[in-house]
Order: sequence, then C-alpha cells, then structure tokens
Amino acid sequence: MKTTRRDFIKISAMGAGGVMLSASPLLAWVPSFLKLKDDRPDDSKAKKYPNFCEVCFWNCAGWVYMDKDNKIRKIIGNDNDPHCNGRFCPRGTGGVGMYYDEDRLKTPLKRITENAKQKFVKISWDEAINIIANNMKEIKNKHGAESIALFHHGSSGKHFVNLFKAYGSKNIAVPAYAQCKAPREEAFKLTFGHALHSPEPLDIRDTKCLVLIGSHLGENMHNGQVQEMAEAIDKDATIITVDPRFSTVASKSKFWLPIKPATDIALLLSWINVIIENEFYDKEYVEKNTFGFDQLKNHVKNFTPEWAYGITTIKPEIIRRTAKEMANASPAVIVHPGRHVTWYGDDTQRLRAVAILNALLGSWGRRGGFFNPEKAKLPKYPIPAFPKPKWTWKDIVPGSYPLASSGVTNMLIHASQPDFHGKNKIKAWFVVGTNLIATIPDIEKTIKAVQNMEFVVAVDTMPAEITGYADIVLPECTYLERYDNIRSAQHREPNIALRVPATEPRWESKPGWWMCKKISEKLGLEKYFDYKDFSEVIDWQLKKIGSSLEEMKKIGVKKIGRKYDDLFFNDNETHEFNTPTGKIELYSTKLEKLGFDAMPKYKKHPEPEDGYYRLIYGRTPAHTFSRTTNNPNLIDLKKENDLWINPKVAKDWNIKNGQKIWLQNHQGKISEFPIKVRVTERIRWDSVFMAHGFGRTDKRLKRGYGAGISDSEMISDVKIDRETGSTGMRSNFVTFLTELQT
Ligand SMILES: Nc1nc2c(c(=O)[nH]1)N[C@H]1C(S)=C(S)[C@@H](COP(=O)(O)OP(=O)(O)OC[C@H]3O[C@@H](n4cnc5c(=O)[nH]c(N)nc54)[C@H](O)[C@@H]3O)O[C@H]1N2
Ligand SMILES: Nc1nc2c(c(=O)[nH]1)N[C@H]1C(S)=C(S)[C@@H](COP(=O)(O)OP(=O)(O)OC[C@H]3O[C@@H](n4cnc5c(=O)[nH]c(N)nc54)[C@H](O)[C@@H]3O)O[C@H]1N2
Ligand code: SF4
Ligand SMILES: [Mo]
Repeated sequence: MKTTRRDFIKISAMGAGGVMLSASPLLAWVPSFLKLKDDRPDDSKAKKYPNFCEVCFWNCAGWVYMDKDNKIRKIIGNDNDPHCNGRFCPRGTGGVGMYYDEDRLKTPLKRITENAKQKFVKISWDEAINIIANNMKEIKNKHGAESIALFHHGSSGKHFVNLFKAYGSKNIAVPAYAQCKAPREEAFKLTFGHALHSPEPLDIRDTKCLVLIGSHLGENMHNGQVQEMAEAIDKDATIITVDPRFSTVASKSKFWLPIKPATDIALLLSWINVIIENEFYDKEYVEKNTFGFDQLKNHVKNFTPEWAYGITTIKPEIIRRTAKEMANASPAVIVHPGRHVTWYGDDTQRLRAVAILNALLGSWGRRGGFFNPEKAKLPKYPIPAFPKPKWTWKDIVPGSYPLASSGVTNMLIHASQPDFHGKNKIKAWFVVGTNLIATIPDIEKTIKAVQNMEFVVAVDTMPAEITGYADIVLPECTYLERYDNIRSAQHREPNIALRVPATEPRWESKPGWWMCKKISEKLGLEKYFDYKDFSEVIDWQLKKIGSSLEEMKKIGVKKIGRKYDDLFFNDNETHEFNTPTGKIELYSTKLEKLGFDAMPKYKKHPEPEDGYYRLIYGRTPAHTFSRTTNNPNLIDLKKENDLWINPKVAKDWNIKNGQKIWLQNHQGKISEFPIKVRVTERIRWDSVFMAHGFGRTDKRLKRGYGAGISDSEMISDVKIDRETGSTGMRSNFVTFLTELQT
C-alpha cells in the first residue's frame, strides 16, 4: 500500500504519540531525477570533460558537455562513480548556472573610502596580490604569522591551507566541522575508534532497518545515500524516522516518531533500555567486542519507555515496537549517525547514544550496517617541510573543548573579538569559499569580529555577504573552469576522480591554486608551489599510481581495487579497536578521564515561552546553503523559503497560508525580510521550520536578495558543545510579527 496524504491526515488526528504508517511493504521511492538518466548528448560527437560537482560536498563525478560553439551545455553523472552512479541531483545539474550567473565576481576588488563613504573599486590581479602579500608580511612582523586565520570550505581551500601552513599559521578552520559533523566524528571515535568522514561508510543498500534521527535524506540530497535508501526500500527495509517534522522521508517510513525537539537523548536511552532489558542486543558481538556493558545496563535501568514518554511525547508502545524492529533486523540495521548534528549543545553525548545503540545491535563492521571503507592513497607532491607555528587555535582558551580535533571556526571568531583579552589574538582573516555571515550562528558576533580585523581577504565566486566585509575580494573561477586536487574519497572500493577545466575562466576570475602560487612568490614561499600549472601536480601523482592525466581525461573516475579484504568483520577473528581499552567503548574511559559523562544522560533544555515556537531548519532539495540561492537555474525550482506552521498555531494567530510575516526571536532580533507562511500538518505545533540558505542581504545578488529569510539571522542563542566546541543552533524561539512597526 502506498502511503498517501490521506493516511497522514488520519494518523495525525490520532495524536502525536508516534505512528506506524503502514504494515505492508512500501512502494519503492526514488526521487524521479535520481531514477532517470536524462537525455544524453551523443558521446561520439560531443566534446566532454571530466569534473566533480562542487555544488555540495558529496562531490559527485560527472561529464561536462560542450555545445558546437564550445560553450558549456550540461553536466551529467559519470556512470562509474560510486558517489552518484551516473545520476546527478537537481543541484548538480543546475551547477552549470554557477558558471553562467551574471552576478558573479568578475575582477579583484579593493575597498576604498571616498567622500567618507566606503566602496569597492576594481583593481588588477598584480595590485591585489601585492596588497595581500604586503599585508601578510606586515602582520607577520607585528603579530606573528599565527595571527592570521584561514576559514575555508570546498576544493579550492586545500591550496590555501598549503599557503597558510607554509606562511606559518595553522589557525585554519572549516564550518563543516564545528557547525556540522564534529560531535558525530568525535563520538564515533570515542566509541569505535574511528570517525565516519564522507561519504559515510553506511551499507544502506543492504540494510534491513534504517533509523533516521533528524537526518532527512531526500531533502538532504546526499546522492549515493538517497539512491541506496531507495534500493533498501525496494527490498522492504523498514525506515524509522524521528523528526518533529513530517519530512519527505517520514512519508516513506514505516514509523514516524514526531518527537518533541531537544529530547532525542531520552528516546535513545529508552531504546537502549528496551534492547538491554529484553536481551534484544547481539550478545556474542557485545561480549566479544565491547567495554562497559554492565555499567551501561545499570545506567539505563530506569530509562523506561514510560519515562521517555513524558519527555519525548512518543508513546511507550511505539518505543518498544521500534526497538523490536531494530533488533529483528540486527545486525543489518543502521541508526544513521546524521551529518549536521550541532543542535542543542549536548551533541557529542547524543551522538554517543547513537553510536552505543549501533554497537548493541552489532551493526559496526557488519553487512547492512557500517562497512569498513578504503581510500586510494595518492603520493604527496614533494614540498619542503612546513614551519612549526608558535601557537594554534588549541591555545586560544587552553584546555577548552578537549575533543576538538580540527579547527573550531567559532573559537577563531572568539579570538577575533575586540573584547577578547587572551594572549593569542587573531588580527586578520582569509576567507575562502565559506560565507561566514550565513554560516556561523550569532551573525552580530561574526560581524563584530570581522570589523575588528586589521585586514580581510575573501575569495569567492559570488558577491556573497562575507565579501562585503573584505578589504580585498578575489574572484575565483568556478569548478567548471579549473583544475583542482584529485578527489580521493573513501568508499567500498577506493576510487579517484578528476576535475579539469571545460573552458577558460570567465571575465578575470582565476583558480585558487593560481592565486596561492602568485601570493607565495611575493612572500618568498614559491618552493611550496613549484609548478607552472596545477595539471603538472595531478599528472605527477597519477603517474606514480600507474595512471596519467591523459588516461583520467578519458575516464574521469578510476576504481582501484581494495588492498584489504575486510569490508566487513570476519566474525571468527578478534578485533582491536582504536580506543583506550581496545574495545568498543559503551562506557567511555576517555570521557571519564576528561571529566565528562562517560555515558550519555538526558538533560532538559529550555523551552519556548507562550507565543514562541522553536525554530528548526534544514535542507531543501534544490539548494545547497547560500551557495545556490542566486543560481539562475535553481532559483527556478525554488525561489524563496517558506515557514512551516501547524494549522492550530496559524488559527491561534489568524495567519493564512501564503501570508507574509516577519519573525522576532526570543532575544529580540527581528528578521530583515518577511517570509511566506505554509500552513501544514507536517510540523508539530511547538515548532516552525524553514530551509537554510535564503534571505540574502547583499544587493549584488539580484535573484537571491530579499527572497525569504535567513535562518541564521534568527539564531543568536548558541549552545556550545563542551566536548568539541560545536555550535548548537536549535535553541532559538521565534514569534510572529504580522506587520512591522516603523
Ligand atoms: N543557520 C544555519 N547555519 C548553518 C547550517 C544550517 O543549516 N543553518 N548548516 C551548517 C553546515 S551543515 C555547513 S556544512 C556549513 C556550510 O557553510 P558554507 O560552506 O559557508 O556554505 P555556503 O553558505 O554555501 O558558503 C559557501 C560559499 O562558497 C562560495 N563558493 C561556491 N563555490 C566556490 C568556489 O568554487 N570557490 C570559492 N572560492 N568559493 C565558492 C559560495 O558563493 C558561498 O559564498 O554551514 C553551517 N551553518
Ligand atoms: N539539498 C541539500 N542537501 C544537502 C545539503 C544542502 O545544502 N542541500 N547540505 C549537505 C550537508 S553539508 C549536510 S551537513 C547535510 C545535513 O543534512 P541532515 O543531517 O539531514 O541535517 P539537517 O538538514 O540539519 O536536518 C534537519 C532535520 O532535523 C529535524 N529536526 C529538527 N530538530 C530536531 C530534533 O530536536 N530532533 C530530531 N530528531 N529532529 C530534529 C528537522 O525537522 C529536519 O528534518 O545535508 C547535506 N545535503
Ligand atoms: S549530491 Fe548533487 S549537488 Fe551534491 S555533489 Fe552530487 S550532484 Fe552535486
Ligand atoms: Mo554540513
């Protein structure tokens, strides 16, 4: 039976205790764009270049086809690529719009003051490079190289990382850590001794039960995972979705648990309770591989489904039934670790609970659970050793966030504040491919920091908000117009993918590697960029592994056989885990040593006052953050975001579907633009939902400016995860303004 909208209405009328949507197998679901291989140019005639997509960090490999005038016509998936299996998502297909966008940055820009007014003027590359190198020299002399921070995201960031390390600063951070997956990576390391990385090593295609906790595959368009989930559904896998919102995937699930936001740890603990008390866990596996089972059993003994019901609003019988579903599928079950997991400031602990549940079900290292990925090892192009910096982000507030294993963006922003009195201060920023204004919660704090800097460079393809705060703006050409490092990502089978330019950069834009090389020459660091063209580095590396640039241009993706035959555990062998006890740690000895909870506990979070609703946010299939919300192709699919409001709330407020309203958060922040209301049963009454990345504030973005609201604008109350320093962003409450008082 197909789950229909009518089913849902019936269900929602039953109340919000958690529902079983359909006992019969669900019809297969694959978003149509992932199912069909679209019309393909005739390969024998068309000119095509290999690339991998930069519209999101799944980096699917594809072919860029040119038309007869040698203009980019389209990009389609590479059949041999395990990230996409020949099918791009709508964002990837629309990526061509990044090249054609007339609002792109076209030349280097310099901020000047004229008649007491600041503005940007066009400058030459020579002038831009000179200004940057001179400032970098001056700052190094005055404050030390460490005082310049690099924020980056995306492929071109890697060149700048080398430049910074050569220059002497390791104050480098990506938002994909402390604003995204840090708690997950550290929690899985604590438990299994391994982080998950990307693409996550989940054997979704063979799973019998997939549990999604605030991870909305299908709107989160991580291509390979969505395809595998569709395959699993085809094979009758059970999907259990825990989400206060009836997401796309909730509608394809056997169970939807519309949890009260911020209470997931209670649900997880009660699942663990049911699984232990009923002896549903994989006994042999747990006995052989885990540490701390008795402590865990004792720890969860009171966390019954009845206890969790009062907290989560999920009915005890549903908690029990879903625990049983997981147990029935074990070990071919995945409690999905999620990706954007920085929610409430106790995120490492929540992800520990997810990891523990997977451990009890025996899914780590088992078919239909987590596989052991392998990655192609590429030789490093020879460069001199980097100098050792005197201090790094770890020394800003010594001892804080002891589990952070990569630069913490918000820590560097903290050390950039005018009122920061620590010894190790940040004095200048280099921002590459990350729109910090849209990305880091508490925009005012980010703006205060950037305004306090002695010098700011922004490298972007678009006039993104962050570029408006820079002294020098450098226009990077898009991924369709440049070489970059070879993609070598983990998977079932190690593989590599190539990016080559399909055409010349438009206007005066240039590749990131070229900028770094030019800056290095002015800084006397040219020995770190010892090549004329980046294609030389790629060819050198490829030849070392028995391929070549020439070969890769013809195939785009190359699979390199696994070195080890250990995709899954051999149950006859004993495994040593990379944890202090050498076992899967249900009880974390490292957390205990650091003074944190060794096993997760539920703590109550603040709740909205009357008339306020929790702001939750997420992805929309046609966009990636703020990087696509001006894209001419994708804006056609979705121009602005809308605010999901439950009908009961809309009635209380007398707000109509389609009406435009402003939001005000619990700290008094009012949105710059209004947002269109979508009245829908698909959201709990205590929360509202919007897609991230909209409500652009830079007028140079002609299509994105003022279209919808930026969720970031409403996220000023940030709950920091004590273990990793990550920014919990879901503790903000909003109320509605139907008109703005002037
Ligand atoms: N409020 C809120 N904040 C969030 C999130 C959220 O859901 N809500 N999500 C978080 C998550 S999970 C993540 S991973 C981060 C992502 O954070 P970011 O990576 O900062 O995401 P974007 O906003 O897309 O910014 C990317 C910038 O790179 C530019 N760009 C695109 N291609 C290129 C290129 O080839 N070269 C260069 N130099 N620039 C390029 C784009 O124009 C854009 O300005 O945001 C986090 N922050
Ligand atoms: N189309 C598209 N796909 C993308 C991206 C994109 O920008 N666009 N970005 C990629 C990146 S970098 C990342 S990190 C991933 C992120 O993708 P996900 O890991 O799936 O994370 P979010 O987008 O934050 O998911 C938000 C979901 O959590 C629910 N939620 C909110 N509060 C709670 C709560 O308290 N409990 C529970 N159980 N659920 C809650 C929301 O209703 C929503 O459905 O997406 C990736 N895929
Ligand atoms: S999932 Fe879509 S946007 Fe992301 S890399 Fe693949 S095709 Fe590009
Ligand atoms: Mo992310």
